[in-house]
Amino acid sequence: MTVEHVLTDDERLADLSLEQLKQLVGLVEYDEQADPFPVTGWDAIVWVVGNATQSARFYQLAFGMELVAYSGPETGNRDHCAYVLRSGAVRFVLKGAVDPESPLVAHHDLHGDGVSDIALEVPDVDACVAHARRQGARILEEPHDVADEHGTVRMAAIAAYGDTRHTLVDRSRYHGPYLPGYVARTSTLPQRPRLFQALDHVVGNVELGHMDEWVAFYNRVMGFTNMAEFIGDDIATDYSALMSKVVANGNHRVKFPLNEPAVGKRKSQIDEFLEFYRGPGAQHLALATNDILATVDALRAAGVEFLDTPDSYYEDPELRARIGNVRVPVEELQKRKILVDRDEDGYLLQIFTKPIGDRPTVFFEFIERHGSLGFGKGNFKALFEAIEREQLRRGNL
Ligand code: TYF
Ligand code: FE
Repeated sequence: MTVEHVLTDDERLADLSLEQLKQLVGLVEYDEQADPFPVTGWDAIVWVVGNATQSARFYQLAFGMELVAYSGPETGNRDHCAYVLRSGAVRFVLKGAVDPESPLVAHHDLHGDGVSDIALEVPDVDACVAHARRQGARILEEPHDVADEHGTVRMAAIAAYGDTRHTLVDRSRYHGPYLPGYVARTSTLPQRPRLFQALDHVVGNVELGHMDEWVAFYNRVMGFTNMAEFIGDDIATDYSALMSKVVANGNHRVKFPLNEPAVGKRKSQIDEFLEFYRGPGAQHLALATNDILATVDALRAAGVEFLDTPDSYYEDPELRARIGNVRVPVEELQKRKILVDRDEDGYLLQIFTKPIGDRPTVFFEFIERHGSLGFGKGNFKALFEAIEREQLRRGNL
């Protein structure tokens, strides 16, 4: 039996349709009844940052995100400030310590700005945790209710790679702005156009020799299946300096590419991440947009820096032949350094920012899908060369 597709509350709130979601992130139908660990979609990406108040302004002013909720000293939270931001169906929560004794201090001290929690929406928290326990997962928080005047949220948390966790959230009986402890808060800044609508994938970097372990974790514990795209030994040693496999939940809303460094001639970009993040962690978040040209123009105007793509990339006759016609002339992509890839299902446009913080760790990808369900395999060479140029500039190659 195939379960009917339904929009999540966050998607409905963002006025997205199923057709748009299929195009944006490659949503598929699947049998949820046969899934031992059903995941509906993303709940939130929780960041630990050095200064949440200023980061919240960056994501509003540069990324066009909308402030929807807040927790901090004014609301009785003496430990930290937390800002909840939205763009389409995407939710970011930015946390920064106020109390010097806050556990966030140690996290930030070790990792710098980064993703601490990839929270997922699940219909049955208890069933997921029971399955995860049977499969040997480390349970960080047992299922429990948190409640306030807006209702009740059921949640639990399991450990993923490094210090990263997956909080599992069932907010079907909750109508507040985020979670108990948060108050609704809107921005005093002028409203900006929405630059992205959905989260497409989050990539994890793990240590050498551990990629298959984490693929097996997502297979066994969370019922995720492997997607076709991978970077193996063969390509790795030539230029990419990494190996990669992709796992996805049943409906493909949640996709996790997992990278490990490859032993090459030079220091892998993954080694650079692991060194500066002090261990495994979330490397990049891919944000889906339906107009990557406008998105990139707005981001650049706000000072966001992207990886460079040489003109030779666009002038390569092999690339021209392979990609055929896309929705704009190639010159429009070239002007903005947007990459393009085509496979048997369609094409995609993508671009990568430089690392967004002080450390050469987490960065963003913006992606516009037109049928392709891949990750831009045809661009890996150009992309990794661009990353290596940055590594060299930082003295880490
Ligand atoms: O998510 C992906 O697989 C693509 C390609 O360091 C990629 O975006 C892989 C590794 C990496 C940067 C991009
Ligand atoms: Fe990606």
